[in-house]
Amino acid sequence: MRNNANQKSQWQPATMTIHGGKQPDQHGALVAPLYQTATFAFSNTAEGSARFAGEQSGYIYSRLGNPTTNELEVRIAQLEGFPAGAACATGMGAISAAMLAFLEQGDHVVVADAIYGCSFALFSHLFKKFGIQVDFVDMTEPQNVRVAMRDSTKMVFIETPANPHLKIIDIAAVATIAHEGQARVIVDNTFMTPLLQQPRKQGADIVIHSATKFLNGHGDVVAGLICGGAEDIEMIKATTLKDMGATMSPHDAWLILRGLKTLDVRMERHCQNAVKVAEYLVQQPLVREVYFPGLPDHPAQRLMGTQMHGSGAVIAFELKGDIHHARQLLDNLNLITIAVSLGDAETLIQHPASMTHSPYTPEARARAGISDTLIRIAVGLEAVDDIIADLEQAFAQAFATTKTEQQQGETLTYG
Ligand code: LCS
Repeated sequence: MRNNANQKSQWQPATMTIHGGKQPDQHGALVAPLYQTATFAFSNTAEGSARFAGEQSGYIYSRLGNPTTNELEVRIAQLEGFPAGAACATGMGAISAAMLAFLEQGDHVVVADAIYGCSFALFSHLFKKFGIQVDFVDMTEPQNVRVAMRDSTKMVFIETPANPHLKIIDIAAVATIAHEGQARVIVDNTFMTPLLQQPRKQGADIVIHSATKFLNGHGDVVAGLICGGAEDIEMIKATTLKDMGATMSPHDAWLILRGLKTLDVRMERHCQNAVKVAEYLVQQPLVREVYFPGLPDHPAQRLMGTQMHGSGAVIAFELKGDIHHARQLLDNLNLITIAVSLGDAETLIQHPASMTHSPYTPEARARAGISDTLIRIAVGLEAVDDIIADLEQAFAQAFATTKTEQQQGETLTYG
């Protein structure tokens, strides 16, 4: 094999997305083979028992490890700058496996108040059911984390930029406070990918991804990834992953390895398209507010060039009017698809209050600022003029309908 370890450490991230973790292949296959197998044969009983006892390396059973998923684990760990990685069935599988491996009854966790809806459900319902205390705090003000910390605080969970409206958290500031209290910092880096943000540099102990999104990029897989120190990943693999079992299928790992190869060019195009869509939305009269890290007045700008190296491609915007207008706008789209998820080639649009963030209680939704007129668009890779033209015609139709209703005497309030 011509690639050696020294070369690898000097490679740029774009090169790493293609070559990271590559294993030599006996036939010289360019593309990683797919080991679509549940189990691995032992040549004799001594070999089998030695592998179970950890006295001999080698694969045993695909829930415990598989060469294809292993290649992906090494590649994502290299990209995030961590020693080790673990592949999971879904992003939620990654979050629950990474956290429950270190938590027990009576422990306390501090969580950012605006996060993906199912993460909220996990922390607010399931964790509580098992006696793990959770406080949700607005981490845009890091001092709130200090106030929430207790002697029993074992983990601090950050999502930045946050789903759905791109709140930004200063990872380094929160990590300093968490580490003073001996708590592990776990960052959900799904919206940025390691090409735009490497939370380890800001002090994260563990990074997780929904690999369903940009990392795979083609909308054909649900998967999750965890990166961390060797001991932490070993602990996760040996406990929550092995015994609760939310591990990744080798076929999904193979698809993500394929998707990752184009991550750099895809992110460039995603970000360029998103900036143009955000600029369009800012000047659209029916839009009250646009939340997008790439806009000059967004709080993300303070961390651009240090924590963040790009805007990402998720935009949230607040419509004038009410939920009826939000529905009208989405229902009038032709090219843009009404669907949850993000990071795909296709531009996807959704209504967080009734879709991704419906697991929130109405009070928690109000506290997190997820209103009925908030819309989230995950900008894809299409020609941006086509995306904007579709939005334009949908706004025009929603506006036309509004006028008709006004003529019919309905009271509509446009601020
Ligand atoms: N973390 C973030 C930031 C997410 O946005 C999601 C899913 C997850 C974790 C969970 O990943 P999964 O288990 O789905 O692979 N976010 C979704 C969204 O915004 N729309 O649909 C799913």
